[in-house]
Amino acid sequence: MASRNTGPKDQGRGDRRQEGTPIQVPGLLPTQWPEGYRAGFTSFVGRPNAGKSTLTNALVGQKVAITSAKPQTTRHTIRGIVHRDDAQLVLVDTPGLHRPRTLLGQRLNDLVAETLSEVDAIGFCIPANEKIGPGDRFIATQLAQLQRKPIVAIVTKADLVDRSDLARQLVAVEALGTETLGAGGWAAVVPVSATKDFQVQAVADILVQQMPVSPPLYPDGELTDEPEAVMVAELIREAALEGVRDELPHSLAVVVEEIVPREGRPEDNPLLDVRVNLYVERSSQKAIIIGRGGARLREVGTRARKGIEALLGTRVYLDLHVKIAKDWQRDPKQLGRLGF
Ligand SMILES: Nc1nc2c(ncn2[C@@H]2O[C@H](COP(=O)(O)OP(=O)(O)OP(=O)(O)O)[C@@H](O)[C@H]2O)c(=O)[nH]1
Ligand SMILES: [Mg+2]
Repeated sequence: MASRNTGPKDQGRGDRRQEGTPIQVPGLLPTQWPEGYRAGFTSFVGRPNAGKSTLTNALVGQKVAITSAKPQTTRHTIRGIVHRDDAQLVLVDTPGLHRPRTLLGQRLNDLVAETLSEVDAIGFCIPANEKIGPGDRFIATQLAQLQRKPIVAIVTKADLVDRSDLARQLVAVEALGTETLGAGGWAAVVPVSATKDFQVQAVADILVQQMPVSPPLYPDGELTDEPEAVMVAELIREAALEGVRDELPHSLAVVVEEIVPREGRPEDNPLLDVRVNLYVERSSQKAIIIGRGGARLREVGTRARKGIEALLGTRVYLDLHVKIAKDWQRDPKQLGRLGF
Protein backbone atom coordinates (compact mmCIF):
# COMPACT_ATOMS: atom_id res chain seq x y z
CA MET A 1 0.00 0.00 0.00
CA ALA A 2 2.97 2.30 0.41
CA SER A 3 2.73 3.20 -3.20
CA ARG A 4 -0.96 3.89 -3.44
CA ASN A 5 -0.86 5.41 -6.83
CA THR A 6 -1.77 8.99 -7.53
CA GLY A 7 -1.22 8.18 -11.15
CA PRO A 8 0.71 10.79 -13.02
CA LYS A 9 3.59 10.72 -10.59
CA ASP A 10 4.61 7.34 -11.88
CA GLN A 11 3.92 7.92 -15.50
CA GLY A 12 5.40 9.75 -18.38
CA ARG A 13 8.83 10.29 -17.01
CA GLY A 14 10.22 7.46 -19.04
CA ASP A 15 13.82 6.47 -18.69
CA ARG A 16 14.78 9.62 -16.84
CA ARG A 17 13.34 8.12 -13.71
CA GLN A 18 16.29 6.03 -12.77
CA GLU A 19 16.02 3.53 -10.02
CA GLY A 20 17.01 4.99 -6.73
CA THR A 21 16.27 4.90 -3.08
CA PRO A 22 14.17 7.48 -1.27
CA ILE A 23 15.90 9.76 1.23
CA GLN A 24 15.10 7.45 4.10
CA VAL A 25 15.65 3.75 3.87
CA PRO A 26 12.16 2.44 3.35
CA GLY A 27 10.94 0.58 6.37
CA LEU A 28 7.86 -1.43 6.98
CA LEU A 29 4.43 0.07 7.20
CA PRO A 30 3.34 0.59 10.78
CA THR A 31 1.27 -2.34 12.04
CA GLN A 32 -0.54 -0.34 14.71
CA TRP A 33 -2.16 3.04 14.69
CA PRO A 34 -4.46 4.90 17.01
CA GLU A 35 -8.23 4.84 16.69
CA GLY A 36 -9.46 7.52 14.30
CA TYR A 37 -6.09 7.76 12.52
CA ARG A 38 -6.35 9.59 9.21
CA ALA A 39 -4.20 9.27 6.10
CA GLY A 40 -4.55 10.53 2.58
CA PHE A 41 -3.38 12.71 -0.24
CA THR A 42 -3.60 16.48 -0.62
CA SER A 43 -2.42 18.26 -3.72
CA PHE A 44 -1.19 21.85 -3.72
CA VAL A 45 -2.17 23.82 -6.79
CA GLY A 46 -1.89 27.46 -7.77
CA ARG A 47 -0.25 29.83 -10.16
CA PRO A 48 3.49 29.53 -10.72
CA ASN A 49 5.47 31.11 -7.87
CA ALA A 50 2.55 31.02 -5.41
CA GLY A 51 4.66 29.29 -2.77
CA LYS A 52 3.45 25.70 -3.12
CA SER A 53 6.84 24.03 -2.87
CA THR A 54 8.02 26.23 0.00
CA LEU A 55 4.87 25.31 1.92
CA THR A 56 5.35 21.61 1.10
CA ASN A 57 8.87 21.75 2.55
CA ALA A 58 7.73 23.66 5.65
CA LEU A 59 5.02 21.09 6.37
CA VAL A 60 7.32 18.11 5.80
CA GLY A 61 10.04 19.77 7.85
CA GLN A 62 12.71 19.02 5.29
CA LYS A 63 13.44 20.11 1.76
CA VAL A 64 11.80 17.69 -0.64
CA ALA A 65 11.01 20.18 -3.43
CA ILE A 66 13.24 22.85 -4.88
CA THR A 67 12.03 26.45 -4.79
CA SER A 68 12.98 29.65 -6.54
CA ALA A 69 11.81 33.15 -7.30
CA LYS A 70 11.40 32.10 -10.96
CA PRO A 71 7.94 30.96 -11.99
CA GLN A 72 7.53 27.34 -13.12
CA THR A 73 10.24 25.93 -10.92
CA THR A 74 8.41 22.68 -10.20
CA ARG A 75 8.10 20.41 -13.23
CA HIS A 76 6.79 17.17 -11.86
CA THR A 77 4.59 16.12 -8.99
CA ILE A 78 6.54 15.62 -5.80
CA ARG A 79 5.27 13.73 -2.80
CA GLY A 80 6.22 14.96 0.65
CA ILE A 81 4.97 13.05 3.66
CA VAL A 82 3.95 14.66 6.97
CA HIS A 83 3.99 12.26 9.92
CA ARG A 84 1.89 12.98 12.99
CA ASP A 85 0.66 10.89 15.89
CA ASP A 86 -2.89 11.13 14.62
CA ALA A 87 -2.36 11.21 10.87
CA GLN A 88 -0.24 10.91 7.79
CA LEU A 89 -0.59 13.62 5.22
CA VAL A 90 0.83 12.90 1.79
CA LEU A 91 1.37 16.23 0.06
CA VAL A 92 1.54 16.24 -3.70
CA ASP A 93 3.27 19.42 -4.84
CA THR A 94 2.48 20.25 -8.46
CA PRO A 95 3.82 22.53 -11.19
CA GLY A 96 2.15 25.95 -11.22
CA LEU A 97 -0.89 26.19 -13.48
CA HIS A 98 -0.71 28.78 -16.24
CA ARG A 99 -1.73 29.45 -19.78
CA PRO A 100 0.57 27.08 -21.65
CA ARG A 101 2.87 28.55 -24.30
CA THR A 102 4.83 25.42 -25.08
CA LEU A 103 4.24 21.70 -25.27
CA LEU A 104 6.05 21.42 -21.95
CA GLY A 105 3.57 23.88 -20.41
CA GLN A 106 0.65 21.87 -21.77
CA ARG A 107 2.08 18.63 -20.41
CA LEU A 108 2.57 20.16 -16.99
CA ASN A 109 -1.03 21.40 -16.91
CA ASP A 110 -2.32 17.97 -17.95
CA LEU A 111 -0.23 16.41 -15.21
CA VAL A 112 -1.80 18.66 -12.60
CA ALA A 113 -5.33 17.95 -13.85
CA GLU A 114 -4.72 14.23 -13.64
CA THR A 115 -3.24 14.49 -10.16
CA LEU A 116 -6.19 16.51 -8.88
CA SER A 117 -8.66 13.85 -9.87
CA GLU A 118 -6.91 11.32 -7.63
CA VAL A 119 -6.26 13.10 -4.34
CA ASP A 120 -8.53 13.34 -1.29
CA ALA A 121 -8.32 17.12 -0.92
CA ILE A 122 -6.82 20.14 -2.60
CA GLY A 123 -4.90 23.09 -1.21
CA PHE A 124 -5.35 26.02 -3.56
CA CYS A 125 -2.46 28.45 -2.94
CA ILE A 126 -3.02 32.16 -3.55
CA PRO A 127 -0.34 34.66 -2.58
CA ALA A 128 -1.36 37.31 -0.03
CA ASN A 129 0.62 39.99 -1.79
CA GLU A 130 -0.88 39.74 -5.29
CA LYS A 131 -4.35 40.70 -6.39
CA ILE A 132 -6.54 37.79 -7.42
CA GLY A 133 -6.21 37.69 -11.18
CA PRO A 134 -7.46 35.82 -14.23
CA GLY A 135 -4.91 33.10 -13.51
CA ASP A 136 -6.47 32.36 -10.11
CA ARG A 137 -9.99 32.56 -11.53
CA PHE A 138 -9.04 30.10 -14.26
CA ILE A 139 -7.76 27.63 -11.67
CA ALA A 140 -10.80 28.13 -9.42
CA THR A 141 -13.12 27.33 -12.32
CA GLN A 142 -11.15 24.18 -13.09
CA LEU A 143 -11.36 23.15 -9.44
CA ALA A 144 -15.11 23.74 -9.42
CA GLN A 145 -15.44 20.86 -11.85
CA LEU A 146 -13.99 18.41 -9.33
CA GLN A 147 -17.20 17.31 -7.73
CA ARG A 148 -17.40 17.19 -3.96
CA LYS A 149 -13.66 17.29 -3.37
CA PRO A 150 -12.81 19.50 -0.39
CA ILE A 151 -10.74 22.50 -1.45
CA VAL A 152 -8.88 24.51 1.16
CA ALA A 153 -7.88 28.01 0.04
CA ILE A 154 -4.44 28.82 1.40
CA VAL A 155 -3.35 32.45 1.38
CA THR A 156 0.43 32.16 1.17
CA LYS A 157 3.26 34.62 1.93
CA ALA A 158 1.20 36.30 4.67
CA ASP A 159 4.40 37.85 6.03
CA LEU A 160 4.63 40.11 2.98
CA VAL A 161 1.52 42.16 3.76
CA ASP A 162 0.18 44.00 6.81
CA ARG A 163 -2.83 42.85 8.79
CA SER A 164 -5.41 44.91 6.98
CA ASP A 165 -4.20 43.86 3.53
CA LEU A 166 -4.20 40.26 4.69
CA ALA A 167 -7.76 40.62 5.95
CA ARG A 168 -8.83 42.13 2.63
CA GLN A 169 -7.20 39.28 0.71
CA LEU A 170 -8.94 36.69 2.89
CA VAL A 171 -12.28 38.30 2.13
CA ALA A 172 -11.51 38.41 -1.59
CA VAL A 173 -10.48 34.74 -1.56
CA GLU A 174 -13.65 33.81 0.31
CA ALA A 175 -15.68 35.65 -2.33
CA LEU A 176 -13.85 33.85 -5.14
CA GLY A 177 -14.90 30.59 -3.50
CA THR A 178 -18.61 31.33 -3.37
CA GLU A 179 -18.47 32.85 -6.84
CA THR A 180 -16.94 29.75 -8.44
CA LEU A 181 -17.98 26.88 -6.17
CA GLY A 182 -21.42 28.12 -5.17
CA ALA A 183 -22.83 28.65 -1.70
CA GLY A 184 -20.61 26.11 0.10
CA GLY A 185 -17.42 27.68 -1.17
CA TRP A 186 -14.04 26.53 0.11
CA ALA A 187 -13.79 23.93 2.87
CA ALA A 188 -11.70 26.56 4.71
CA VAL A 189 -9.63 29.67 4.09
CA VAL A 190 -6.34 29.93 5.95
CA PRO A 191 -3.43 32.39 5.82
CA VAL A 192 0.11 31.06 6.17
CA SER A 193 3.73 32.09 5.93
CA ALA A 194 5.95 29.15 5.13
CA THR A 195 9.14 31.16 5.50
CA LYS A 196 8.20 32.76 8.85
CA ASP A 197 6.55 29.62 10.24
CA PHE A 198 3.25 31.40 10.78
CA GLN A 199 0.19 29.12 10.76
CA VAL A 200 2.02 26.18 9.16
CA GLN A 201 0.66 23.93 11.89
CA ALA A 202 -2.84 25.31 11.33
CA VAL A 203 -2.64 24.38 7.65
CA ALA A 204 -1.61 20.85 8.60
CA ASP A 205 -4.52 20.58 11.07
CA ILE A 206 -7.07 21.73 8.51
CA LEU A 207 -5.77 19.40 5.82
CA VAL A 208 -5.70 16.43 8.20
CA GLN A 209 -9.39 17.04 8.95
CA GLN A 210 -10.10 16.53 5.26
CA MET A 211 -8.31 13.15 5.11
CA PRO A 212 -10.21 9.87 5.33
CA VAL A 213 -9.87 7.55 8.29
CA SER A 214 -7.23 5.12 7.05
CA PRO A 215 -4.20 3.11 8.13
CA PRO A 216 -0.81 4.76 7.48
CA LEU A 217 0.22 4.76 3.81
CA TYR A 218 3.97 5.18 4.23
CA PRO A 219 6.56 3.76 6.62
CA ASP A 220 7.48 5.88 9.64
CA GLY A 221 9.99 8.57 8.85
CA GLU A 222 9.79 8.35 5.08
CA LEU A 223 9.63 11.95 3.93
CA THR A 224 9.44 11.57 0.17
CA ASP A 225 9.50 8.90 -2.48
CA GLU A 226 11.61 10.91 -4.89
CA PRO A 227 14.49 8.83 -6.23
CA GLU A 228 17.90 10.16 -5.25
CA ALA A 229 18.95 10.79 -8.85
CA VAL A 230 15.94 13.05 -9.36
CA MET A 231 16.59 14.93 -6.11
CA VAL A 232 20.21 15.47 -7.15
CA ALA A 233 19.17 16.77 -10.58
CA GLU A 234 16.68 19.12 -8.94
CA LEU A 235 19.24 20.53 -6.51
CA ILE A 236 21.51 21.31 -9.45
CA ARG A 237 18.68 22.93 -11.38
CA GLU A 238 17.83 25.02 -8.30
CA ALA A 239 21.43 26.21 -8.04
CA ALA A 240 21.55 26.96 -11.76
CA LEU A 241 18.30 28.96 -11.64
CA GLU A 242 19.83 31.45 -9.26
CA GLY A 243 20.92 34.57 -11.08
CA VAL A 244 19.77 33.64 -14.59
CA ARG A 245 17.11 35.74 -16.25
CA ASP A 246 14.59 35.97 -19.04
CA GLU A 247 13.65 32.74 -20.69
CA LEU A 248 16.68 30.80 -19.55
CA PRO A 249 15.07 29.19 -16.47
CA HIS A 250 12.42 27.61 -18.70
CA SER A 251 15.04 26.39 -21.14
CA LEU A 252 17.02 24.52 -18.54
CA ALA A 253 16.69 20.80 -17.89
CA VAL A 254 19.00 18.68 -15.76
CA VAL A 255 19.57 14.95 -16.02
CA VAL A 256 21.79 12.88 -13.74
CA GLU A 257 23.53 10.32 -15.94
CA GLU A 258 25.22 8.32 -13.21
CA ILE A 259 26.19 8.21 -9.58
CA VAL A 260 29.12 5.87 -8.95
CA PRO A 261 31.50 5.34 -6.03
CA ARG A 262 35.06 6.43 -6.85
CA GLU A 263 37.35 3.43 -6.84
CA GLY A 264 40.28 3.14 -4.51
CA ARG A 265 38.87 5.43 -1.81
CA PRO A 266 39.36 4.56 1.86
CA GLU A 267 36.29 2.95 3.36
CA ASP A 268 35.84 5.68 5.95
CA ASN A 269 36.09 8.46 3.36
CA PRO A 270 34.20 7.46 0.23
CA LEU A 271 33.55 9.76 -2.71
CA LEU A 272 30.72 9.59 -5.22
CA ASP A 273 31.21 10.66 -8.80
CA VAL A 274 28.03 12.31 -10.01
CA ARG A 275 27.87 12.86 -13.76
CA VAL A 276 25.24 15.36 -14.84
CA ASN A 277 24.05 16.91 -18.09
CA LEU A 278 22.52 20.37 -18.10
CA TYR A 279 20.43 20.96 -21.23
CA VAL A 280 19.69 24.38 -22.68
CA GLU A 281 17.96 25.26 -25.93
CA ARG A 282 20.50 27.54 -27.63
CA SER A 283 24.23 28.11 -27.81
CA SER A 284 23.84 31.62 -26.37
CA GLN A 285 22.30 30.05 -23.28
CA LYS A 286 25.10 27.54 -23.05
CA ALA A 287 27.59 30.41 -22.89
CA ILE A 288 25.60 32.07 -20.09
CA ILE A 289 25.36 28.92 -17.98
CA ILE A 290 29.07 28.16 -18.36
CA GLY A 291 30.16 31.75 -17.74
CA ARG A 292 33.52 33.32 -18.40
CA GLY A 293 36.17 30.63 -18.21
CA GLY A 294 33.59 28.29 -16.67
CA ALA A 295 33.17 30.50 -13.62
CA ARG A 296 29.38 30.33 -13.47
CA LEU A 297 29.18 26.59 -13.88
CA ARG A 298 31.73 26.16 -11.08
CA GLU A 299 29.56 28.38 -8.86
CA VAL A 300 26.52 26.25 -9.64
CA GLY A 301 28.47 23.13 -8.70
CA THR A 302 29.68 24.61 -5.44
CA ARG A 303 26.20 25.79 -4.50
CA ALA A 304 24.53 22.47 -5.34
CA ARG A 305 27.20 20.25 -3.81
CA LYS A 306 26.39 21.09 -0.20
CA GLY A 307 22.77 20.00 -0.52
CA ILE A 308 23.71 16.92 -2.51
CA GLU A 309 26.30 15.83 0.05
CA ALA A 310 23.75 16.30 2.81
CA LEU A 311 21.24 14.24 0.85
CA LEU A 312 23.59 11.38 -0.04
CA GLY A 313 25.54 11.47 3.21
CA THR A 314 28.94 11.33 1.52
CA ARG A 315 31.31 13.64 -0.30
CA VAL A 316 30.61 14.01 -4.00
CA TYR A 317 32.50 15.08 -7.07
CA LEU A 318 30.15 16.82 -9.48
CA ASP A 319 30.95 16.49 -13.14
CA LEU A 320 28.70 18.97 -14.93
CA HIS A 321 28.30 19.13 -18.71
CA VAL A 322 26.24 21.68 -20.59
CA LYS A 323 24.57 20.48 -23.78
CA ILE A 324 22.19 21.92 -26.31
CA ALA A 325 18.84 20.26 -26.94
CA LYS A 326 17.42 22.65 -29.50
CA ASP A 327 13.90 23.90 -28.60
CA TRP A 328 13.29 20.89 -26.37
CA GLN A 329 10.27 22.50 -24.67
CA ARG A 330 8.34 22.26 -27.93
CA ASP A 331 9.68 18.99 -29.27
CA PRO A 332 7.73 15.85 -28.28
CA LYS A 333 10.68 13.55 -28.89
CA GLN A 334 13.11 15.55 -26.78
CA LEU A 335 10.51 16.06 -24.07
CA GLY A 336 10.22 12.31 -23.85
CA ARG A 337 13.96 11.91 -23.61
CA LEU A 338 14.15 14.48 -20.83
CA GLY A 339 11.43 12.72 -18.91
CA PHE A 340 8.29 14.78 -19.59
N1 LIG B 1 8.16 36.08 1.97
C1 LIG B 1 7.77 34.85 1.65
N2 LIG B 1 8.19 34.32 0.49
C2 LIG B 1 7.77 33.08 0.18
C3 LIG B 1 6.90 32.34 1.01
N3 LIG B 1 6.65 31.15 0.41
C4 LIG B 1 7.35 31.16 -0.75
N4 LIG B 1 8.03 32.31 -0.90
C5 LIG B 1 8.92 32.68 -2.02
O1 LIG B 1 8.18 32.69 -3.22
C6 LIG B 1 8.97 32.18 -4.31
C7 LIG B 1 8.26 31.03 -4.98
O2 LIG B 1 8.17 29.95 -4.07
P1 LIG B 1 7.95 28.45 -4.57
O3 LIG B 1 7.66 27.66 -3.35
O4 LIG B 1 9.08 28.01 -5.44
O5 LIG B 1 6.64 28.64 -5.44
P2 LIG B 1 5.83 27.52 -6.27
O6 LIG B 1 4.39 27.84 -6.13
O7 LIG B 1 6.27 26.17 -5.88
O8 LIG B 1 6.30 27.86 -7.75
P3 LIG B 1 6.27 26.91 -9.08
O9 LIG B 1 6.93 25.63 -8.73
O10 LIG B 1 7.05 27.71 -10.06
O11 LIG B 1 4.84 26.77 -9.46
C8 LIG B 1 10.32 31.81 -3.71
O12 LIG B 1 11.22 32.87 -3.92
C9 LIG B 1 10.00 31.63 -2.24
O13 LIG B 1 11.11 31.91 -1.40
C10 LIG B 1 6.46 32.94 2.23
O14 LIG B 1 5.71 32.39 3.03
N5 LIG B 1 6.92 34.20 2.48
MG1 LIG C 1 7.07 24.68 -6.98
